[in-house]
Amino acid sequence: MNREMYRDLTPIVSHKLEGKFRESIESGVVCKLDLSSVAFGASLMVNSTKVEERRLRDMDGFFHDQEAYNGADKQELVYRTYYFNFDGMSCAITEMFPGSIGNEFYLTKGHFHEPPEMSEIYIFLRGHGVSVMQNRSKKKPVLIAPLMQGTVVFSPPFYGHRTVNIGRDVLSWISIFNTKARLNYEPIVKEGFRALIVEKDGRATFTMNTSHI
Ligand code: S6P
Ligand code: ZN
Repeated sequence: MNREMYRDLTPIVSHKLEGKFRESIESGVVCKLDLSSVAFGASLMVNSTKVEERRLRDMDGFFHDQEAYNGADKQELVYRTYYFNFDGMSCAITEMFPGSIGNEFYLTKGHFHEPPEMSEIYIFLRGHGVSVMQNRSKKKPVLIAPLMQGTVVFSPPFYGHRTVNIGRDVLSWISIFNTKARLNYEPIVKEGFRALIVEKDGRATFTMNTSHI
């Protein structure tokens, strides 16, 4: 087990969540790059094929605490994604702002790919977060990986993925996937994710989603 993978996150996560991180590191879906000498160009963003913004008003039904959601300012920007479509491969850069709805940290909607066997690679550029990945088959355990600068996450075939910002700053990442992959949000709208990333006693932790079908 490589403790370096979540050392930066240790002060802000619970022991319970650290246990989950250990499992995802051991299963090989996550590794770490040294990005300290890499400069990412803003010019890439200017040349994007499409920019998609998600404000709270676009995320009805995605947070666990509907009452807290109803009371929140719907204009609030949660994240913004710049998409780049190349021949065969696509990539996207997402910037996600810090915040929470009730005790649940800001999150991406999350989706499965269609066809479902199309996997994805994520490279984290800055911030502190958690990746939640779940297989279509409910028998496989949910994967919960630690995210910080230099983390590389492999979201395996048949896994839906969601990213959560547990830090106080912007969390940003690049994702690389097959251009033909369609993003399917329907199972998430219907069933949600099996694990929720929430704040408890000043730290991020996870709790199983009792309303997951
Ligand atoms: C696409 C990839 C990311 C997400 C982005 C926004 O396959 O997983 O680029 O599109 O992080 O998340 P979401 O769940 O709103 O599409
Ligand atoms: Zn995806």
